[in-house]
Amino acid sequence: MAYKILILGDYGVGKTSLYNFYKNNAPEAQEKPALKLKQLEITRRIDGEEQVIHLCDIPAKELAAKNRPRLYQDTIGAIILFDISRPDTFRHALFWIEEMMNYNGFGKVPIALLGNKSDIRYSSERVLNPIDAQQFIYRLNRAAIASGANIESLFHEMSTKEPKGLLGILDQLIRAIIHHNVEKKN
Ligand SMILES: Nc1nc2c(ncn2[C@@H]2O[C@H](COP(=O)(O)OP(=O)(O)OP(=O)(O)O)[C@@H](O)[C@H]2O)c(=O)[nH]1
Ligand SMILES: [Mg+2]
Repeated sequence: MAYKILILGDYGVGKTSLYNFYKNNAPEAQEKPALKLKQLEITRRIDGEEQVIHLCDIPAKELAAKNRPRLYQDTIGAIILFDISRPDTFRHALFWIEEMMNYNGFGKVPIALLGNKSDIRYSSERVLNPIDAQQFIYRLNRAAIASGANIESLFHEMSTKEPKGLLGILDQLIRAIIHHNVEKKN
């Protein structure tokens, strides 16, 4: 079974740019669009085992509130993007996380919170302090531990224009999804 991973975030934060990075750089990535979704099938070898994921990018026009609950269904992990030069997109990322977990059918799932556009950190007037995002993920992970769930979310700053470590980030998220699922089955 493939793991469904959604890329979510506000308008213009770089969701499609990230999707295209994986399309062009993940070995043997195959585009298999589903209804209203751009979908990429990616196979990664994690700790010696092949894992198949379906990475989904939603065209902005499909993100209307009435469509979202259905699009979230079966999402077992998510990449939540914000734009570090638009701090409101970070605050809104918290909304995306909550909404996705309300409708995915699984409840709390691991997320990779990514602050995109790090290449313009020094040329932008207002940028988000990464400590805010780090603290958010720290608190999320603490709350998961306190509730007995084995969920380890992550935060990174990155850039689709100067991509570094993006396959590693994907593998980290897949690993977190596997650990979470293994625990649920036991
Ligand atoms: N400087 C910079 N620009 C970026 C980066 N990633 C994306 N962009 C630019 O940001 C704009 C929006 O990127 P998209 O990938 O279309 O964003 P999106 O989240 O898919 O947007 P919607 O589908 O409209 O919600 C484009 O002009 C990109 O070239 C980045 O890492 N650095
Ligand atoms: Mg897009």
